[in-house]
Amino acid sequence: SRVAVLGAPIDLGASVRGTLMGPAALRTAGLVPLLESLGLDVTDYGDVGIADMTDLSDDPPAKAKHYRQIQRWSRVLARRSHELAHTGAIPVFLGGDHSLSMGSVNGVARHCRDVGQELFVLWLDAHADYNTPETTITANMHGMSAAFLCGEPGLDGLLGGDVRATIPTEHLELFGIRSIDKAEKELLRMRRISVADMRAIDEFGVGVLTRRILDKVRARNGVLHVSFDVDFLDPEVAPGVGTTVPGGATYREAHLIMELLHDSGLVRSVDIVELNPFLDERGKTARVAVELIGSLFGQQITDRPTPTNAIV
Ligand code: DIR
Ligand code: MN
Ligand code: MN
Ligand code: MN
Repeated sequence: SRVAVLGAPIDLGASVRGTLMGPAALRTAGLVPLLESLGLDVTDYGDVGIADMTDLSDDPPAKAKHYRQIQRWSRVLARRSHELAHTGAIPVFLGGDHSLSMGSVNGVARHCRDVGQELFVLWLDAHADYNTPETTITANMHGMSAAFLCGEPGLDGLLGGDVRATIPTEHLELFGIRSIDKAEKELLRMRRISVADMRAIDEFGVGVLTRRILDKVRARNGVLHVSFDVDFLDPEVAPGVGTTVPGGATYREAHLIMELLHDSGLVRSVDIVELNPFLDERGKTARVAVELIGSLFGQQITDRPTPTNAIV
């Protein structure tokens, strides 16, 4: 199959600068040759730039830092993402902070709407990213992307009404979570969002919880977008992020998730976000992220000719 790589060097959605170097670090760590070695037809479209836009006349929300710049990124990304999804390739978006998903996932969601397919989003993250300009403490927009995608109010002018394709709250799967703000937690509960927090992972293991999500997607004939925030991983494994939270996924837990996702054949698009090469230890985190993307696209320890979806 075909893979379309697109870099989004954006860092204004986060509190710490430096994720704009993420796409370069992921490429330096060998992302494209690895995908090619797995037999995929890869096109690297380079990095997105922000075009000049004249139609941005909405009032910026009071609590959303760098709203205007992120709005420009979101609009460009939503359009590029929709185009790429439309070609039938699997778009892989290289971040950049997590605010880029407001654009990338919207483009994919719009394409799924076009073709009548149900899109589910697996959000691998230490954080829930379910704040709104109303609930946020930091005003950082990377903490609002999942909420925006589910149609929560407060950023309604971001993309312009015609192109905003929201996903139903029951199609969002938060996974690996271990840091939620108070008002954010309340909102998650009100919306009945599915949250596999680290406690659930400790109790049931990533295998069971991942298969549960895959079964749900399969039962609805749906497809999956994987939004992989590198801070999902434990800081020991992935020190190159601005907002590390202890107690994250281990190296093997993360690989098993990616391996199961690959075997499912359900993944149609991917974000890799929040990698901050400025904080990394000699490319360690970039390499781990690339290895995980390898597993997501079929790299295996031993050859498994028949993916074992059905076996629990
Ligand atoms: C915090 C931290 N919940 C916020 N969020 C994220 O700023 O809204 N950090 N995403 O990476
Ligand atoms: Mn995130
Ligand atoms: Mn389309
Ligand atoms: Mn995070």
